[in-house]
Amino acid sequence: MGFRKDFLWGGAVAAHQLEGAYDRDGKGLSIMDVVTGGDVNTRRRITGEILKGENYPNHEAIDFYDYYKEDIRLFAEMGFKCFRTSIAWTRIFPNGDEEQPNEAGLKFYDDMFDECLKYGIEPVITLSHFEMPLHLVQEYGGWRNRKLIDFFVKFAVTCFERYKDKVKYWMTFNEINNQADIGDGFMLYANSGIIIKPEENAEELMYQASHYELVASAEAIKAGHEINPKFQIGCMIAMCPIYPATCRPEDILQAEKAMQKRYYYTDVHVKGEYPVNILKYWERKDLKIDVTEEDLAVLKQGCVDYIGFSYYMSFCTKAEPDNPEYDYRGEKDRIKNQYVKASEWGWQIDPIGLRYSLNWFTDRYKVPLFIVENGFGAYDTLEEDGSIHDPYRVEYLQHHISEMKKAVEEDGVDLMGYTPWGCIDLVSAGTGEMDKRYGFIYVDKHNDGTGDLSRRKKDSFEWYKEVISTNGENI
Ligand code: BGP
Repeated sequence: MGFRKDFLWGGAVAAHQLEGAYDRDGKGLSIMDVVTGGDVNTRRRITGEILKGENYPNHEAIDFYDYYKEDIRLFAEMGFKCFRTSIAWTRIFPNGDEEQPNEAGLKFYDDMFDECLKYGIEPVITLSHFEMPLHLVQEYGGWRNRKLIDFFVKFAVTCFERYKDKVKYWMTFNEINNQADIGDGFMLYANSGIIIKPEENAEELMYQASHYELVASAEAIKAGHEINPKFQIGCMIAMCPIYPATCRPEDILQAEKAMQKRYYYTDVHVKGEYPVNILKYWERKDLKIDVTEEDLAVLKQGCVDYIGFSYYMSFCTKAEPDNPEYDYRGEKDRIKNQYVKASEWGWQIDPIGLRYSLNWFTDRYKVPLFIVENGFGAYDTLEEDGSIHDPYRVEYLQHHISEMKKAVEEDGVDLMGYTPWGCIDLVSAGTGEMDKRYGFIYVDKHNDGTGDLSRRKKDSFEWYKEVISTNGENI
């Protein structure tokens, strides 16, 4: 009973949110290097270039580039079995379209993976985590362009070949489905490097970019399995189950339709084909998506080994009488769920939703699952004596781990591991803030860029260490 013996306890981060060193050792500019910081009420702003006097939080971030040995030592002290991060595409191919990779960038990850392996920590690697080369956006229009498939596959194959004996667990695109919520377009930029022009059909562009990414993912997976048959290559889905607000049949149907729009990606990744409802939707809406016969064959040949997913919250929706033909566009369709609380950023806290999600994936796909992000963004207070008391974070994680345990023990879910997000404080992807913190390790760095970058253990550090050492028995 309980979690697998080889359960992958660890933590998750992404290169652009913690490495800093944005222009060192030949690194090119990524799309996040030209996005400003924000604050609680403003999202990050895309400037497209580096403007004087602006604050670009990930240029330094928490300088993991220089601190990685110290940080990995702390992860090892917590007992991590794995560490999820991404490879910054722009360290390997600074512009994205070069013939030859950048050796200094490759070497950084070689050294960092060696440091993990020294402690028996398995690297779990995302190839694309909101950080594609800016040049591919300026020169090719980002993922609206089919040429990106070849550039991505070349990057993936370069990484697979170089690290084939160091990295076993991979994921292709982080939260690939987040862009389905077009909203203000920020996720479409983060995932696909696309800034929508007023005259463009955002939905058509989103489906097109997503399709090219799905084909690129499948091609990379196929190549990866040939390079090392032991590779475990997964997708990465942002899972926020969408509940109907009431049992009114219209609301139930609307929630189902919203789920179809947001999670068709999982069907393509796992089954290698589009669900009929999406194909029908394109036809009805007259969306012209470039999908070839070869693409469809590739999708079938590059299915994932597992589903990696993030889980932070659940959503809720209800039918709009004036809009019976439900057109799921994200934020504006979400309503507050009166049965759950929310974080200071309005993220609805719903541990049972995690068990629901684990069941939902298992019932549909029957492949192993890996929770590669989960966590509680909060303001922390550094006390006079240097301690940080974060019972709210422990409470959030306790409740989620407890539901995850029920999913394994009572529902039979095959769960590979759990890597809470931002195991060390880092730059928020959504707001660009430093003070929206997730870590077990506090980093002295603030929204305005001040701080001496020193690291301190929070109370949650010891708690998580105990969770890992008892394989989830003591939570
Ligand atoms: C996910 C992303 C991460 C991460 C996390 C927390 O969507 O994969 O990169 O940052 O959410 O979000 P935020 O940083 O906005 O609090």
